[in-house]
Amino acid sequence: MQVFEYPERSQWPELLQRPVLDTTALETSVGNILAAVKQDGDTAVRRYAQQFDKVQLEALEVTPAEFAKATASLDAALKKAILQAKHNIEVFHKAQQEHTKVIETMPGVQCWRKPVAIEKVGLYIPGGSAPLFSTILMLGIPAMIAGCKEIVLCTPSNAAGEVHPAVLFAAQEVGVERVFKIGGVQAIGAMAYGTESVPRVHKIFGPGNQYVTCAKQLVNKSGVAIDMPAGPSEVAVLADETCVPAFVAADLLSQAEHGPDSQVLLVTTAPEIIAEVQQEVAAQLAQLPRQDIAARALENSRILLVKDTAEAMELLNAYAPEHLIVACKDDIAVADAVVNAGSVFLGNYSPESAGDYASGTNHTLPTNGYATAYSGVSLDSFVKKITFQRLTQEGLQQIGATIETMAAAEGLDAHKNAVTVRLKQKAQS
Ligand code: HSO
Ligand code: ZN
Repeated sequence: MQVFEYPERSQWPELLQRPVLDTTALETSVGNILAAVKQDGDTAVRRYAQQFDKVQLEALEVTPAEFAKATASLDAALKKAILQAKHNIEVFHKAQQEHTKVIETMPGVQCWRKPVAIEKVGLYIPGGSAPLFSTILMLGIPAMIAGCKEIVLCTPSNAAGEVHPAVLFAAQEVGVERVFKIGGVQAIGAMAYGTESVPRVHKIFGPGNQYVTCAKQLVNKSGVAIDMPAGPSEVAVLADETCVPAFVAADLLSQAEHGPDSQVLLVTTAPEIIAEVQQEVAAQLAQLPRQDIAARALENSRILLVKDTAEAMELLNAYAPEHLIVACKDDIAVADAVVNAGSVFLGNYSPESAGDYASGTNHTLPTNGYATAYSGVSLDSFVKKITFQRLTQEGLQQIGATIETMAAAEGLDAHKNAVTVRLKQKAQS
């Protein structure tokens, strides 16, 4: 990781740049696959599974027997861990439930907002080098709590047509019954348009490679909602002289191992920790099975030495990291200064891995600077808030003149009349 000591403010934008993710070059090929799935449904899905994943799929949907086999084959300690994580994620997301409050803005004018679940949602779980079954908990649990009626999950199978047992166990425990062995762009197309086997959904969630991200953006243009613009994972660590360099190094590597395009940033006020963190990074990296991936991510990564915590927070708010770890003595006070971040981890004993897996918070978070304006996935992501109102005759009398005056001023007489006809009726009766 390259070190920058006391950079000038004018250098910040360049130092805080992310690896560029430009999906426009992919749009034609991704668009063609989506169009084929829209037109030929399951036939196209099977064709692409053969072409890209080298798998000849018979039934696309996972059967009850396959779920049972997965449960039987999965290690007991892993099952227990998944259930513990599920419990915590459930507790945290259930506490996000809102109760409808009826508000009387004027006598006889009542307004309220009711959360109503999105009826049909689709979850995408990538396969590849590390099947992220933890993401099923992060998406499936809030979907169930919200009360989504139809929850569909797509994930690629291996060449033998099998889905990873931990994926099936997590889906089953969360209550996601419809799992399809479909990966990549064709999965996004199947959920967006529907096929003979896969139901069409209203919103698609989940991470994916640049092809999947591009497919989500394209179907979003044609009216299917998506969770958020997704980019490579990132973490920023703010550390002072009270940090433990071995912990800081471990946290940086935990995000670096996600992918070669991941980015990690260390911002510190303590020059004396830099060499130690670097030694720890080198030593721990050498032990990692995914060291090639992590080493490439470290090439995009930086260490920034700044003069004090206030400057560090200004810089970090400008970066708007997906994850921010605060390894400082006044971590709680520093937390007050956070304006832009997806999820924040405070103190020396809150590794990002806690939030990635099991503490209860969601790990689907805004990347690529979107934390300036977006929140991570939560119960709200699976819910629409519908407003209702009921005015009594007296209520309309109270507010009527206000509406009539405003409508007239906008030149919208039909709007005005909708009030006037009602007020006149009162006058006659
Ligand atoms: N850090 C990832 C989530 C994850 N980590 C899943 C491990 N498994 C999201 O940024
Ligand atoms: Zn992670």
